[in-house]
Amino acid sequence: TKITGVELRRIAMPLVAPFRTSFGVETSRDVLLVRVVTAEGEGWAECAAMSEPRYCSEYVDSAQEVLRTFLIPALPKDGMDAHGVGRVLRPFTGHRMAKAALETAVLDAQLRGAGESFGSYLGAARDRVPCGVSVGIMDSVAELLDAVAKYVDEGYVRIKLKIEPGWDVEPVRAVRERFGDDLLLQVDANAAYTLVDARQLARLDAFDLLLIEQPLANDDMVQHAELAKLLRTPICLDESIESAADAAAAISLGACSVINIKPARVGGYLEARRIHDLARAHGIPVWCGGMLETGIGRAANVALAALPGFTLPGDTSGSSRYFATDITEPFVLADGHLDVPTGPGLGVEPLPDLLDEVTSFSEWVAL
Ligand code: OSB
Ligand code: MG
Repeated sequence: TKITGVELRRIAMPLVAPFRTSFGVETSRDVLLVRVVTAEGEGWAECAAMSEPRYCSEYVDSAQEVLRTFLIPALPKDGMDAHGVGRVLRPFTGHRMAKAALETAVLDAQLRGAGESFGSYLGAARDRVPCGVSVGIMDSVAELLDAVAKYVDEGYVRIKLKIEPGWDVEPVRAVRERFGDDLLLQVDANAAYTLVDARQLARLDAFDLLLIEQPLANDDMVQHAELAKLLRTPICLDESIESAADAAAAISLGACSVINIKPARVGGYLEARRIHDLARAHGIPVWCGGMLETGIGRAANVALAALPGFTLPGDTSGSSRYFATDITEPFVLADGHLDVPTGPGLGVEPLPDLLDEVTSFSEWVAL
């Protein structure tokens, strides 16, 4: 795939409702889109970085800057496949979300050229995936119960509640009591606790949760292993896992018994698949996380979530959970599932008129 240049495009996507986590509130998604142009066609990807460095150290401006200044200029002029992108970017440390976006756009161009879908390329084992939804922290338990009721009515097969100190046992108990023991329920702390809070977190054991996601700080791998001994609820890591090497370390330490795989966080879909393969070999269930993506990022996530080791429902929600109008044909839940796109590459593309309407900035980086 011979690349002539890359377009970096910023779009503003208002969320249908504010999304509050232990690290901040999101009301609008500031998204960086990457469009790789080759001699034969083009490829798209969405960078998952958020507007501020809170979830992780990357943010949208940092991703755009490192892509423009270092990552795109490192691509060989005579072309490479998606595996080659990882190879040439390896000398640059960190910046995994920026790297993931570039690799994914090259992979999309490559697969479109070959007429193969992401799902087929990655090894999808089914043609649709069951969907969960991530529910933010709210001002009151009553408001939370209304939000969860709406999602359950829409067919979501699993509910994830965001928690933080002061918003944990009470909302979890209320949701469990209202929706019953059969509801698949889990929580996500986004690193808001420390090992000192172990006794409070153990109170969640009473509610038969599927898992507790990232209770402790990103770099607290050893403490997570300690915490795992004190809880009955399985620990799932999100922020702590930035590579297959991290996943291997976490598994051998006993820091987690489930892994949230977000391709952006680990540098792309190829590394995401390595983590899937590793976890599967160890009998560790994985599920596909999300970063409030538009249809571009969602398409690839849904394809990944169809791999055989993804045995838990992911945060792969329908477009309407996030946006009034998505930039692609919307992803719509049917019977609690999303279909894996079957067209070449991502199988979806931005609709030009919708894209232009939300674009705030665009630059062309020639190779
Ligand atoms: O921790 O999983 C997380 C969104 C942004 C950043 C981090 C997280 C999330 C979510 C929402 O939980 C997942 C989604 O619906 O895309
Ligand atoms: Mg998380």
